Amino acid sequence: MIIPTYNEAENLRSIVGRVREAVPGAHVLVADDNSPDGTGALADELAAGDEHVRVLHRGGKEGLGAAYLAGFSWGLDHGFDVLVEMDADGSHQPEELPRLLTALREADLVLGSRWITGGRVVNWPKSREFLSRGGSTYSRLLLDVPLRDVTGGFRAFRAATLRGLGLADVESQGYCFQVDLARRAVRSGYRVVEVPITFVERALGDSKMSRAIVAEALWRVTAWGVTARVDKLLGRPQPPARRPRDQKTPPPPNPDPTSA
Ligand SMILES: Nc1nc2c(ncn2[C@@H]2O[C@H](COP(=O)(O)OP(=O)(O)OP(=O)(O)O)[C@@H](O)[C@H]2O)c(=O)[nH]1
Ligand SMILES: [Mg+2]
Repeated sequence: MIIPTYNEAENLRSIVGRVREAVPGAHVLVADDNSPDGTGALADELAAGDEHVRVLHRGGKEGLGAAYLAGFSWGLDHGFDVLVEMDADGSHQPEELPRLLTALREADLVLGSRWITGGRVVNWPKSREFLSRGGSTYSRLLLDVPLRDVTGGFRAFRAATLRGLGLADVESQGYCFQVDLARRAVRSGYRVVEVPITFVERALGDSKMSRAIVAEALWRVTAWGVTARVDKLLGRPQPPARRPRDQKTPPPPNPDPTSA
């Protein structure tokens, strides 16, 4: 479980405790960008009392994408079969994790989804819902990804999936990091499955959402979509699917989700 943090001191203890309770076998990696509010020190304190909790201290705020890439790299290097993305602010409920992990038995990537039947958001202003739904719809149509929640950040990956996504050239930093990974997974022929979740707006701490993050998502998604269409028009070869859909898939690497 990789939990990126920037100024989440008010939320971290609770979220780590809930994860440990919901999936006792899981290991937690807190990826902190030197939060000025002392989140890193609190994470160290939690790690000192629990060998299932580790901390990745990073130099400074570099965005969600960079923190996840560092976390993935750490997790893959340490031999984990399943790697999960989750926010620290309580929006992603650890109690829903077992459902995501169960779905991963028949998938290569599982997305916690707010915008499929059964999914919902709690305490979000209409403006925020409009932005999120709009971002997913725009990405789905422009990038040809058959997914309803493309920007969400509650996801379970098989290690093999992450290894196949070509993470070395990911440049996205904010929300579009999630769009980028989803698009790469679909393009590479992985089985991407959406599972409904209830997303709860943060009660404590400040959002890191900014105009710059929305602008980055808009221009990158537009650029990916336009480039793909121009390439198609000019008959340029599309990026090869690493594992075509018709190929038989290997058995799940982690039949016991609690050992993730
Ligand atoms: N390490 C690291 N974590 C970050 C950074 N930016 C955001 N995060 C974390 O990523 C998660 C998602 O960020 P949020 O601020 O909750 O973004 P959001 O969910 O879109 O915004 P809200 O709905 O207002 O909470 C949280 O756990 C943040 O602490 C960053 O630059 N570095
Ligand atoms: Mg949040």
